[in-house]
Amino acid sequence: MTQDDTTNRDTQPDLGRRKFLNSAALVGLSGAGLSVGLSACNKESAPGAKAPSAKGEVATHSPYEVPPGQLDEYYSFSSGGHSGDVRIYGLPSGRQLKSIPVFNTDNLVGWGITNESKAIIGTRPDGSLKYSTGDTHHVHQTYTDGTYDGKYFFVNDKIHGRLARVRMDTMECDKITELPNIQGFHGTFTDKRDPVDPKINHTTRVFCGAEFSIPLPNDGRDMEDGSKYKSLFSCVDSESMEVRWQVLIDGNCDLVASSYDGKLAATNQYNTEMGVHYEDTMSSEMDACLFFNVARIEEAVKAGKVTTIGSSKVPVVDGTRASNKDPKAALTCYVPIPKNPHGVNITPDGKYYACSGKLSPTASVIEHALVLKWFDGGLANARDAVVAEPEIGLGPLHTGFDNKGNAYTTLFLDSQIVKWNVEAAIKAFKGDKTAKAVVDRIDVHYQPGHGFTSMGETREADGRFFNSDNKFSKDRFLPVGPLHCETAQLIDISGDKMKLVHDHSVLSEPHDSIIVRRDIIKTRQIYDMDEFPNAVKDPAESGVFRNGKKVTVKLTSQAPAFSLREFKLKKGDEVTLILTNHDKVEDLTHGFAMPKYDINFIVNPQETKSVTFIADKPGVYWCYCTHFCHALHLEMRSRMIVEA
Ligand code: RUQ
Ligand code: CUA
Ligand code: CA
Repeated sequence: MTQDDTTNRDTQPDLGRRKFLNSAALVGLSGAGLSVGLSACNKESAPGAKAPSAKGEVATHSPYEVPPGQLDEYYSFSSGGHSGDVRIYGLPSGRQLKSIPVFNTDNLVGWGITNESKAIIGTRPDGSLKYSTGDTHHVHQTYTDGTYDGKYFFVNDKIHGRLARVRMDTMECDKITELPNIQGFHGTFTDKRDPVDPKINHTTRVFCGAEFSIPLPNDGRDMEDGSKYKSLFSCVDSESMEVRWQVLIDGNCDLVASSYDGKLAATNQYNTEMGVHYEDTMSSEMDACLFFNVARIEEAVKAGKVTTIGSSKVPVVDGTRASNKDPKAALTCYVPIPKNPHGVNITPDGKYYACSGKLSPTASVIEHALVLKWFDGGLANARDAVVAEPEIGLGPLHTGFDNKGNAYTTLFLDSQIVKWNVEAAIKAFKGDKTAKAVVDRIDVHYQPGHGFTSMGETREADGRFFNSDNKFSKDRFLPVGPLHCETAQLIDISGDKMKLVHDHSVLSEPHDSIIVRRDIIKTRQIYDMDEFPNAVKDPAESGVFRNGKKVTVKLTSQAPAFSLREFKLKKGDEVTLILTNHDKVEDLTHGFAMPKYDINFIVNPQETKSVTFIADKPGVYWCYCTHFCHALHLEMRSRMIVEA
């Protein structure tokens, strides 16, 4: 292993590796490690052999295959749904690279077990987790100039109404905020361009929609009066992770989109009826896409035209229909669209929002400039902001875009992806009989929910791939019992016709992803010990430090040993154990498992973690390294002795 303390990866990592392997082969280096590496890379290229012929490459690999030893071109960040985590895949291979625990607890990392992770998730007065479940739906990154900057991504928890931030240099969650007075936090989107603070240099607003309406405050009042149920649209500050403001609205929020100029945020509403029972939510032919005028909302907040709800201090402005009849002063604009829409996505040129009908076979195209015109008083009827409404198929849900003006919408009921051209749809809507919106269709297997294109939520949409996350896999994989895995299907959208590339399995149950070019992601390979205020910086500091019943155990790890061969505690001690990993080698992680004390976590190179427990069971406990780190990994242990 080589030491690698780089904070930035080469943007073309596999080129660097290939160069290394090729030059190594040229100088005829051998040795077990190297020849294993080479033979894994390509069977034909044993050490000393010439590079494989182009013919051989074509024979073995499809243009989409990522051969052994090569790296993917894209990252896909995918919500795990009710598993509460976020997964990272490589595309086009579909290889799963990581699960990032967020709202769940995780044994491997120790998420929900270590003191540091518990502080992020939040605890009850007795030290137990406030929540140990979560339901992640939508993942969106911070933007600079309308494209991803690789700094943070955000993901929502629908169950408990929380927003989590994940820093993308370590791919770890560092903050979680619970939104007040909401339920069913579903859609979320980062602003793509807000007034840039030079110190922060990326978008600072995260918009959050509440899908379920509840009595406000929800403290036992108005429970039988559906007309009193309300929903809130919230804005969270991406740096402080505090809720900046909320907007009281009629109806509900579902998905959320943000504009490229920072002026509007949008949410589709399927329950403008404000129905409490599901048949009520379908009683009207029209629902709405609701637009928020961000600048006016923030002016109203500044001017103190706000209320608060219950014990929350978050300023709430009034975005209800009754209070926003005058477009020139309105904070919100309700654009009527057909029925129980799902999904709202903006085109990469920032001009149009596509909002699917779900119970109508249409997608509604809403022009950004016309919504702004409505807010200026120049458009009599908000419905006139709809510039196209093509019939695209049954059960349309989510839409992704390429860089050529085409939209790709998942059709849940038809089990298809439909490709349609936005400008053609607009022409057809204006009455041009020669204009045909729908360009192509492809079957997917089965019932697609989300679909998203490579870089498609940015100005840099590249029109390479569309990924269909299907809700049913049925017969596509080996059966594994009543719970099936889900299918993701990768589709090449670079040509006129969509081409299915492959299926890859995904563990239940992803909701949404973003596909990000790999050069945008700059991860660190090791931590900085100084970032951890409780780090045990010198192995010589190791030991048991007693303050009455409160005991601190300081410990370090360096392969293949912990700094303490043993440590002694007394029954009833309240112990905080701090472990700092002193290894500096990339990928050299140690684990720490404590039998019968239900403690298990890892420490990555130069990282510090701590756990707190009561030493209530006398005896000998071999605390051992769980993460294979060294030839003597199995020998890497420390003996915890708890005296009666
Ligand atoms: S929603 S299948 Cu949670 Cu993203 Cu549309
Ligand atoms: Cu340390 Cu295994
Ligand atoms: Ca409805």
